[in-house]
Amino acid sequence: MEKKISPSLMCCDFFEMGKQLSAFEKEKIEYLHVDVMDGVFVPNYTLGTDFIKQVKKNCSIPVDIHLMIENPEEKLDWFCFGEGDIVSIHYESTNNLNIALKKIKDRGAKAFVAIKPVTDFSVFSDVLDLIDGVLVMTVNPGFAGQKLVEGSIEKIEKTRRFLDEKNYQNIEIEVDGNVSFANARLMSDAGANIFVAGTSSVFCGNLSEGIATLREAIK
Ligand code: S6P
Ligand code: MG
Repeated sequence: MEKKISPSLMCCDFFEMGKQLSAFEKEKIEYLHVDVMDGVFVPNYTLGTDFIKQVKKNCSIPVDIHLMIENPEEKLDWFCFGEGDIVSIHYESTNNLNIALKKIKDRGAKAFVAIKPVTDFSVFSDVLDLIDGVLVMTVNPGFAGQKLVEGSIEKIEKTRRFLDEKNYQNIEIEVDGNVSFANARLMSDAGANIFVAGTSSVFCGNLSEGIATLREAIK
């Protein structure tokens, strides 16, 4: 499966956002990861609806919206997304997973289910026909700059095997949290194909160099 990079915009230098987005376009970055938090599902606030609108207006790269909010099915209409974009909702955030996923797909976007480190990888077995990908959190959602949760690499491996055995080789695996250059290589070997790049990789020095090093690591 094609390997893709999705830089986490909460890690951007907000005063240099225009330049950083242009650099991502130049480097042919596949997605822009946008973390949305509601202070309830996770203990933090980050980016939101107007921010996404601005990004979509000013940049041609598809967005990869990671919703860390309660009952996302009631709030999807607030967000600007469409064909080619990814929207991830957390398994733990709703009792209406299938309704939320259908709403995303009806708008032409790719529907992903995100799972926290404590959540078993098999929980999405009932919605395999509705999803394009799974987002395996490799840190507890809420903050950038954390350390990889133990057992994450094995969890990615098990998730890939589970999907393949069920004949869903087309379902993508995105990884988010402490995707350092070294961890990215292990994650890629374990079967992940979309890599959220934060403070552990592309935002820890020169952007273009960081992207090149990450591309090499996930080859
Ligand atoms: C965390 C959020 C992530 C972070 C990313 C930062 O709740 O969902 O997308 O932005 O993990 O990357 P790093 O390399 O600082 O862990
Ligand atoms: Mg995220």
